Amino acid sequence: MSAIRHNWTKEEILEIYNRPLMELLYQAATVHREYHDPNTVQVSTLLSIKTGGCPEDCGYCPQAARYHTDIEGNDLMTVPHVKAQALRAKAAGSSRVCMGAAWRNVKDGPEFDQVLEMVRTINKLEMEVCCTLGMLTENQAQRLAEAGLYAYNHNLDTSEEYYKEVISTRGFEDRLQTIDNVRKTNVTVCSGGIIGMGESVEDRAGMLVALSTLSPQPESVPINALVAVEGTPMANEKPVEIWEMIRMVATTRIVMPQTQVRLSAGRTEMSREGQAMCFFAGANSIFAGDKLLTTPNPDVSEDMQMFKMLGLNPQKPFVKKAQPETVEATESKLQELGENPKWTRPGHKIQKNELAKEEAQKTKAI
Ligand code: SAM
Ligand code: DTB
Ligand code: SF4
Repeated sequence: MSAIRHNWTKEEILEIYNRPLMELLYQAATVHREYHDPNTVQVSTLLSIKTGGCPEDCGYCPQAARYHTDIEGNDLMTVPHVKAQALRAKAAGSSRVCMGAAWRNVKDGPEFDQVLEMVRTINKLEMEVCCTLGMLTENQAQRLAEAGLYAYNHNLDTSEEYYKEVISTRGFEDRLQTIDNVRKTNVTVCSGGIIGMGESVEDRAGMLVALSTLSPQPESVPINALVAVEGTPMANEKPVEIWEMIRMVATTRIVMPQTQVRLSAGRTEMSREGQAMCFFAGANSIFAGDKLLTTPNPDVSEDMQMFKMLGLNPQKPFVKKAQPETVEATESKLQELGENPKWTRPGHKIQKNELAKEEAQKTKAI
């Protein structure tokens, strides 16, 4: 069995990424079979529980308030609404619900308490619950764990070097700190990134160094192709070629053999043949449902047809790790600490982000 290594170098990863494609595919598929059933794919459903109006300046994101995009913002969803959506996702064959909030970081108070109640509610439906809520303290991670959270998604997005070209309102080290806070609990870590933001192949390798040298490595790694949304600083980035996606998935599989590699945003632009090659290269998870957070995703029925055609089966919940217990709010042994951590705010100027912000201000003035 290939060993799990935590000392991958950028040079080694680049060498893997750039191998002749047939060699790369063969090796990735071999590693995949050592650690996973190649005919099983985990299915997650995304649910945007709080949409838009985010104070951050992430250059790829349609939910950043400072850019002018067409998305409809929403306040935090109610618990019954979330429960109804989770039941729909379960009926459609998903084993996991991933709830996303357009927040910079979690703040203690009634809204976080409401999220904790959503976690309890979905865990009781025998589904894996994932949240992606921005930066998190250790106490907040523990409270999510106590409510029954299965996974926390917090993407590194790109290499540490390129991160500075994408976001100025927080630092790469904050992301690592949040992942570390989650690691102190029983909650699994989901962390990956985006390709197609104008980064170099070296940056892609750099991101994989940062993820694979975490110990333990993340239990799941989403690989997103940028969804270039009108009004964001990255609106004009050229689409990711399927070959780049296949190489990225295969390399991720080789350097992180045990992780679930998720074929994430960008599937609407991929053919079935392209997706099949990604599954062959080691992808064993997808986001299903006709919407990601704010942008389109393939229809559930199309995905089910694809699964049938390829002989793929959806993974049952809790096969990789046992279901966490849910402690009711009234029985909780943890208190909110009301901390206000000093997350980094580098504040350097990113020209593309500044231009998109100016354009948005002009549009709003009209
Ligand atoms: N606000 C939280 C945060 O940033 O951690 C959670 C939600 S945020 C939308 C979750 C992830 O979605 C981001 O880290 C990014 O990787 C991905 N994402 C956002 N916009 C995207 C886009 N246009 N294309 C591809 N992935 C995107
Ligand atoms: C992840 O890596 N991709 C998902 C999930 N984690 C939260 C989000 C993709 C968002 C794509 C753009 C949108 O729909 O707003
Ligand atoms: Fe906000 Fe997250 Fe979007 Fe960044 S990626 S603007 S933090 S919702």
